[in-house]
Amino acid sequence: MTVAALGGLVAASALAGCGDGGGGSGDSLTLGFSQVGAESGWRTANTKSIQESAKQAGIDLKFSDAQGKQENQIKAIRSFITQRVDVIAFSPVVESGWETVLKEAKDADIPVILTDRAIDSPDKSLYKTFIGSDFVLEGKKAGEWLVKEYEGQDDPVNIAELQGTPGAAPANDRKAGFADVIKAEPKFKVIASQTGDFTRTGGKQVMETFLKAHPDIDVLYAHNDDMGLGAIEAIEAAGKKPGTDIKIITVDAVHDGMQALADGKINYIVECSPLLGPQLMDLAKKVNAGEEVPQRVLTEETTFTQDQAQEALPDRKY
Ligand code: GYE
Repeated sequence: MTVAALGGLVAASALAGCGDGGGGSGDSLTLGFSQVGAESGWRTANTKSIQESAKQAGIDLKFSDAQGKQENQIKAIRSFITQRVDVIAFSPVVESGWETVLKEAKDADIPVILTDRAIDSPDKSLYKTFIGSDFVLEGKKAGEWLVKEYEGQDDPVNIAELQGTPGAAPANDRKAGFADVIKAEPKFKVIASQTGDFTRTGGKQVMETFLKAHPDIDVLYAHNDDMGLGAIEAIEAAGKKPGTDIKIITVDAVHDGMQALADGKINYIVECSPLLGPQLMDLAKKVNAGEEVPQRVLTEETTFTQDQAQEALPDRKY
């Protein structure tokens, strides 16, 4: 029997209500997940969400940490194919270069789910669905706050930008969305823009060099909280007041970022939810059962001002 035909049978039995939609390897569903690494508070919360919800859903999770390297993710996916897991999910560290390995998964009839970050391939048949945030929208929200904050002011506003990991979807998109909004007003000038690799140390080091080269930074836009938090250390060490001398906008809204926002050191945070686990497990069960799933599942998120952060902090889960 072909694997496709087998998939049909599984779907039929799931529809008839007998069986849990488990794939070729017995009753329980095996999910191979390749994580980016542990670069940020967001990532730690995301990993926890995935591990906890797999346990709750009774899914056998094979978790692999790529330590920020695409080659490690490709190796992990190949090993999931060899082990014949039922479903493969991964959070692609960068956008490009996935066609070959995803074609291998497709040829092996193992469905793939993209979580958190997208790939840039036009071939939508390489994966079943993509669950995650709209990063362009996040960048736009950051830009819109800035436009409002400086409304009615004509003086130039000098912006420094800390970009995420080069080639990563959230770095590309958060930069593009932000640029798209601020370009309407020529007073906004991005005078420095470099990667801090989504890490605290990266943010701190790059901000130190920014501050030396540009004594006149008005605003820092960091693509995530961790880089913003690292930059705050550099700003304070340079004798300036974060949140006042330099206004700071970040993305994520993890606990430490929200605390800095509540303390007045960050001015605005665009939320990006890392709690993708429950929805991912649900989608994994559905694709394993051969059910139709939407090509794109968007995460719902909001934004926070300093007052809103103070209110939200006590109930924040991550
Ligand atoms: O914003 C950042 C993390 O891909 C949405 O990756 C994720 C980003 C998140 O390192 O903190």
